[in-house]
Amino acid sequence: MMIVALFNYLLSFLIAHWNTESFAKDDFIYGQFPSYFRWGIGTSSYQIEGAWNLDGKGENVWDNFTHTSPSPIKDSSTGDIACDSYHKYEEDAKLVKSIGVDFYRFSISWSRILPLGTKEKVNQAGIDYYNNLINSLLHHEVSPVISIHHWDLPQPLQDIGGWVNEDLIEHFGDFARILYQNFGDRVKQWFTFNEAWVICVMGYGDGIFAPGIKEISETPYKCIHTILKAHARAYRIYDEEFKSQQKGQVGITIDSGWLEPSDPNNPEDIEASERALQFKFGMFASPIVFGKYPDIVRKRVDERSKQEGRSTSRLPSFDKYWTDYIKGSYDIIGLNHYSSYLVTPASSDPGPGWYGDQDTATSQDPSWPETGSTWLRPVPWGFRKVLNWIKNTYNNPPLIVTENGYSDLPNVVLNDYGRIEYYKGYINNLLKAVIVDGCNVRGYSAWSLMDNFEWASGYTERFGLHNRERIPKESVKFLKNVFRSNGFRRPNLPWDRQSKEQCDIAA
Ligand code: GBH
Repeated sequence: MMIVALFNYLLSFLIAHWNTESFAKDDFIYGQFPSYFRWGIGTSSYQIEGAWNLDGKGENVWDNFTHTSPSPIKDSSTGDIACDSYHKYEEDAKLVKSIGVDFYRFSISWSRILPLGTKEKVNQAGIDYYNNLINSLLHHEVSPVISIHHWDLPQPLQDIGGWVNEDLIEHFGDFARILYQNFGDRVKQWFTFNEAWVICVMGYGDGIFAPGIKEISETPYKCIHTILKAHARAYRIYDEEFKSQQKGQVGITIDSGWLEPSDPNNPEDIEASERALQFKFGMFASPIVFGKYPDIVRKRVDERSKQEGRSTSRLPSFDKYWTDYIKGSYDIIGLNHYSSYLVTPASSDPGPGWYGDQDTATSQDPSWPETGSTWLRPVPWGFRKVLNWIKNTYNNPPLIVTENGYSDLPNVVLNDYGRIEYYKGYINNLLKAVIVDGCNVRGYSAWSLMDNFEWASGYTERFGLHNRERIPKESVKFLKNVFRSNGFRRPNLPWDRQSKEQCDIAA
């Protein structure tokens, strides 16, 4: 036993160093991803489809939100037309193909399939649309990967309370079942929710995203609680009714930046960073992996609720049934990651709610480069750190990076060199995480196929590899090369050591 373990250890050490020699945190390394690794590109229904009221589609919360006046959207725009992908899905499939990816991650507009949100009325034109899209992708040998829900809840379900109403658990389950029934013969990878944190905190707490509710103290926790149950419901339905036939996987996409201690030698900052990660990623990962909210979240919200004179905690609990039902409800976890933040304990308490309960303050280092989004600064090494934190905290679960991307500075059109720099640094750190650190990452999906409706920012922030006219930006060539090489291939002549500049070109 000992000898085998020792041998394995030496072998893994050798493999790691064979590929990488030794390098500093910001160094570029050569190397390829394992042969099972899969590359993709993503979009979401409301952000690209348009056709908001055509062919029987019902209204959803983003239709409703963008149509309120005064407009809550930065440029007063809407997704009424967006990239018109409802009519241009064949062009989309061709673009996806042209990048040379293995998969396309897109989401399903719930109200296009179920105009009222419930299973009583199925819109055949909606089923047809996604069948056509899936078949075009398969024609180009691209696998469809589906997000079941990316924020566009049918308005009739919002009218009964949205994600604070536990009836939505069954409605979501019904919706998921209809998708498995109609598309599951060809779709093998499902993600139930995209970034439920955004729905619940920004939609039901800050109110800057649909449905625009500003109730920070308790409502986001209720929303998270319902969504976790709905996620598990959709997971179990697949597991019990479809998996043995369709042989696919179901997961959930969770978003998190890397939350670095402001002063990495200060124990208070280290603790604050861990708290912030637990309140963000742990809020979703801990229930599905361990069957409960993170201990630190439980403790803090319970204590503060008591201090506020409440008889029950603002953070709900799962009973025995739901604990067992949620625990283990994933085949794979999706991670959306864009940037990093510096964390320190808060200097003042903003009061009850997701922000105040964690006692943290976040900021970004002004020396990190700017992008077209105030919240996004490239910090490539942070990607490797968050991947390692997930590995260590959840026993190295199978992971897919479902989103990672960069928004252009305002003056940039097609010469998006900042994006190339971003992807080079981030994918290189992903490579380190996989081949040096042993993080169990199975695939990576860039965000996004094209510039699209960027939620409350309208069309003012652009994450696309193509613009909205579907013209490729420079970064397409770069990513295509990385995807085709399955990483960063060492230049042909092994004795020809490369300078930094040559690395840039080779990559
Ligand atoms: C993802 O969210 C989404 O899944 C995707 O739809 C979106 O297009 C993409 O990111 C790019 O943004 O304006 O300061 O209030 C990423 C997480 C959460 C990051 C909301 C931006 C707004 C910060 N996003 N956040 S702020």
